[in-house]
Amino acid sequence: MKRYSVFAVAREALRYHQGWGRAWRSPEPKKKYEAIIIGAGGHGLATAYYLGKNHGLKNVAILEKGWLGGGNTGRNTTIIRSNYLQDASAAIYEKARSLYETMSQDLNYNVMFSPRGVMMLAQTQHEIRGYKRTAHANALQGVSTEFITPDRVKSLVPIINIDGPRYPVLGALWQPRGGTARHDAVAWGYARACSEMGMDVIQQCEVTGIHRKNGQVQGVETSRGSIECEKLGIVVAGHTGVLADMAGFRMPIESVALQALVSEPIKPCMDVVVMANTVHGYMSQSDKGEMVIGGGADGFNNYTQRGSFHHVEETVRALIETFPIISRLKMLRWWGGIVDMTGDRSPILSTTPVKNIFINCGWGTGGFKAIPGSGWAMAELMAKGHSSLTEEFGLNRFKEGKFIDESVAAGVAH
Ligand code: FAD
Ligand code: PYC
Repeated sequence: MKRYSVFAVAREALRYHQGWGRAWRSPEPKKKYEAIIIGAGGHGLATAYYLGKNHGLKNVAILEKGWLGGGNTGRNTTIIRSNYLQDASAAIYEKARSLYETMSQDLNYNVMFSPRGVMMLAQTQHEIRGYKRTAHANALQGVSTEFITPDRVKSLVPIINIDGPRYPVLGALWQPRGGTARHDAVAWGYARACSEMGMDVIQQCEVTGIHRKNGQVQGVETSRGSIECEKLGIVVAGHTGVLADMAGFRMPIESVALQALVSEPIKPCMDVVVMANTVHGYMSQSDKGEMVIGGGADGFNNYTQRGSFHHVEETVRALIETFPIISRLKMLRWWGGIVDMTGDRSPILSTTPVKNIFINCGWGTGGFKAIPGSGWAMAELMAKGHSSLTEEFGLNRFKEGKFIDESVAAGVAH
C-alpha cells in the first residue's frame, strides 16, 4: 500500500486552503461510461468507490457542479452514531459506523475518525421513555448503546450543567463508539481512491439534463457537453428534486437550510459529543479546539446555503444554559447547507421509474454518519439491482405507507 509522508499530507492541507477545486485537475469527460454518479459529496463518492472496489465497475465518472465535498458533506458537524430505532436503519447506520472504524486504513487517507462517544441528553420524561426504548431496540440489533444517569453524564462531561433552569438533565442515551471524523477528508479520501482506480472525478461539471429513450437512461447533458452512460446514480442531497425533474419524475423530498457555527479555539474542555435535543443545540470540540455547534433547520423550504439569525440566538441560548462556561466565547464562522428531508426522516435508496436510474437521497440532517454504509449499499443496488441494506428504503414505501419513522433518532429539530 502506498504511504504518504508528512510533507504530502501538508501539501494536501495547503491545497485545501488554496481551494481544492483549483488544485485537483479534473479530467476531460469521456464520451461514454458504464456508470455516472451525479454529485461528488460523500454519498456519491462512496457509491463510486464501492462500485469499483466491491463490484469491479471502474469505468465510472463522478460529476460535480462545484467542488469535492462542497455540499453538505463539507458543511456538517461530523457527528457519527448508529443509535436509530428501526432495524433497517440500525443495519445501514451501524454498517457505516463500523466502516468508519477502518476508513483511514482502507483509503490510506487519515479521516481522523475519533470514536469519542456520543451522548443524547434526555431532558423530559418523554425523552427518557424514547431513549430507553431506543437502547432496548439497539441491544436487540447488536448496536452498543446504554441509557445513563445524570451523575454519569456529569462525570463524562464535567463542564455540563445538569441542573439547567428550564430542563434539567434527567439522563442520556450514550453510544461510546460513536464520535466524529474530519468531514472533507472523507470526501477527499474517497475521491483519491476513485481516481486511483481509474475513475474520472470531474468538478465544475453541472448536469443540466438527463437523456432518456423508451423509459431507459441514455446519458446526461452537462456544462461540459453530453455524456452517455449505461447506469446513472443521482446523489445530490438538497438538489434531488431538481435532478428528478430532469429525469421526469417527482420525489417526496423537501429542501431546507440547516446551519452550524464554530467558536474561537479554546483549551480542551469536552472530549465527547453532546446533543441536547429539547433545548436544541449540539456541541463537540474539534482537534483545533473550536467548539463545533449545530442548530435547527429552517421552518420553510429554501435553497440558501446560509443560516437564519433566529436559529443562532436559539441555539446559543440553549447551549449557554447547558454549558455556562461558553457564555463569553466568540463565534468565528457560520454557514448553512441544503438538506433533503423525507416525511419519515429516513433516506431513499432506490430504483426509479426510469430504468437504470438509481437515487440516493433523503439523508436530511443526518447523512454524514451514513456515508460509507450508504455507498456500500447503493453500489450493490446499482451493480446487482438489489441490496439487503436498501430493501426497505425504496420509493415504494411512500405508496404503500411502510414508513420507517426515525423522527426521534434524527435528533435535530425540523
Ligand atoms: P452533498 O454533500 O450535499 O453532495 C451533493 C453534491 O451534489 C453537492 O456537492 C452538489 O454540488 C452536487 N450537485 C447538486 N446538483 C448537481 C448537478 N446538477 N450537477 C452536478 N452536481 C450537482 N449528518 C450527520 O450524520 N452528522 C452531523 O453532525 C450532521 N450535521 C449537519 C450539519 C449541517 C449544518 C448540515 C447542513 C448537515 C448536517 N448533516 C449531518 C447532514 C449531512 O451533512 C448530509 O446528510 C450529508 O453530507 C449528505 O451528503 P451527500 O453526499 O448526499 O450530499
Ligand atoms: O444526525 O447526529 C446527527 C446530527 C447531529 C447534528 C446534525 N445531525
